[in-house]
Amino acid sequence: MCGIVGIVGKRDVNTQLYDALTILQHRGQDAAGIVTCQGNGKVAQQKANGLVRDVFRTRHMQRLVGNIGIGHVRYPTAGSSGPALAQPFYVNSPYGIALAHNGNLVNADKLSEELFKTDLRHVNTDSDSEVLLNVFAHELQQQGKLIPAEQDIFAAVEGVHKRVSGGYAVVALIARYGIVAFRDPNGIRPLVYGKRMTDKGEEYMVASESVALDVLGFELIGDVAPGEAIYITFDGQLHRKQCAEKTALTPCIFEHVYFARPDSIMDGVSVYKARLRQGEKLAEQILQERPNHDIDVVIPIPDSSRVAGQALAYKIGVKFREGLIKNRYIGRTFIMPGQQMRKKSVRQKLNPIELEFRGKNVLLVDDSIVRGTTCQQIIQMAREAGAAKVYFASAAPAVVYPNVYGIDMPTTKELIAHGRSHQEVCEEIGADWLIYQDLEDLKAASADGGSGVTEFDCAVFDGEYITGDVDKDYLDKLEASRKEGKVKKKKELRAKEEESPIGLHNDGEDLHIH
Ligand code: PIN
Repeated sequence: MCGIVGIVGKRDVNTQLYDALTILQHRGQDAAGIVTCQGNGKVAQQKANGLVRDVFRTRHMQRLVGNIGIGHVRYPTAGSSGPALAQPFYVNSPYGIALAHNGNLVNADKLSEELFKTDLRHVNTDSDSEVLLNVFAHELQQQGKLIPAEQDIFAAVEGVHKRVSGGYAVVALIARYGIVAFRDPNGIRPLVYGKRMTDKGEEYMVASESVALDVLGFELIGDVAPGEAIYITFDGQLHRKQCAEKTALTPCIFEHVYFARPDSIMDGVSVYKARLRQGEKLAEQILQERPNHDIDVVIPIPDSSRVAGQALAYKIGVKFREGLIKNRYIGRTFIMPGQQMRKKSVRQKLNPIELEFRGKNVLLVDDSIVRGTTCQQIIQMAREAGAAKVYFASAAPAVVYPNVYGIDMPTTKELIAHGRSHQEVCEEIGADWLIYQDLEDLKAASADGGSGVTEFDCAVFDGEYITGDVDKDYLDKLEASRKEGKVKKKKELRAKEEESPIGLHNDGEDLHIH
């Protein structure tokens, strides 16, 4: 998962891109980058591993001049966290193009081969985003124009849609000329755009989530439609075109489960309201399954399940209490040379208020159960805090399949619900009762609101991959590369640990509650 942003402004956009990336930081904490461009075509870039606040210094900001720019925050995925993979990526031909991508391509291997053998282009990393950039660059080059007009840009995006398969929301900067943004024909990954009037004229912004527009004072115009491209020229002319032959709107339902910020609106759906409805649906199911339930208190696992938890509690007529307090500053721990990486411990991040647990039948609510390791520890914590019974509700159904469209998930075998029955998962996490959201209820909750969205990409729950080309072979390869990535990452950490003279700041990846 990643966050992307692009701004066409009337003055330098560097500080606004920085602010936007900070707002989108929840979408990725592994690396950040900004590329800007001036009217004379001069491109500046700064990208590195780390949080937005750590990647950009004043000296970088002073270099990042120009009225147009794009930015990216990257989510750590197993095996792909080196600084060389920080985005935006850049190619110098044609025109000089920088591109930032949120999503994952499922035919990147085939495209890489085509780029090498047919398009005579070199891709230097394992990143599918670099592949995507080169496909776009090739398609644009094919238009053969010294100065690209909007129809050339759109023709290039059409070419991309024809060749590329997967989930992709993209923002690209074309040096001298403007910014282009487009979304895959199924609208799997989110992308919105908006405008703002200034004393010097209209400014435009595209971003993964509307919250970035809100905070920067841009008015939301709407979502980039599946398959659509928008092109905003350097001087602020906005052009739009549908560039895919066949489109459908099937956004990733996981955005509504926990990725997106609740104050965002995606495809016309308020994420906050979707989560409230998720809680209500869960409540209905609880009342149906156990009309005489003995739940004394509903406690959310902060932060993502608060909204659903509150609505759930209200509907079943039970108290809602913040019984688990999260340390907001747990970013890093010290590992001394020679010391083993400490086991992921939820205890360092969450502390129970014992009074809320002691002697009570507690219903813990989380947004989802993935590996089950965190919830196992939290259930244990609730028992140690004196709970009489610990029930567990997941606002999403059981996660049983890998995600291939841009959400970093553990390998299939690591998913606790994979190959286990409901009862077995309940026993494994140590709960007295487990309730999962029903998939149809989750869809209804996330589609409601008269938005027009009726279908979603729900592959992690039902194994139906919307692009239709994800076969066993692809899934096996993905599995192998995720395993390999994990081993590589562990080795890298060990090497760093040994090298470090005074100790290593572990950026909390092992503590990331995920
Ligand atoms: C929390 C996101 N959410 C918390 C991710 C835990 C599953 N986990 C999925 C719960 S937040 S477990 O948005 O990052 O705050 O199944 O692995 O135990």
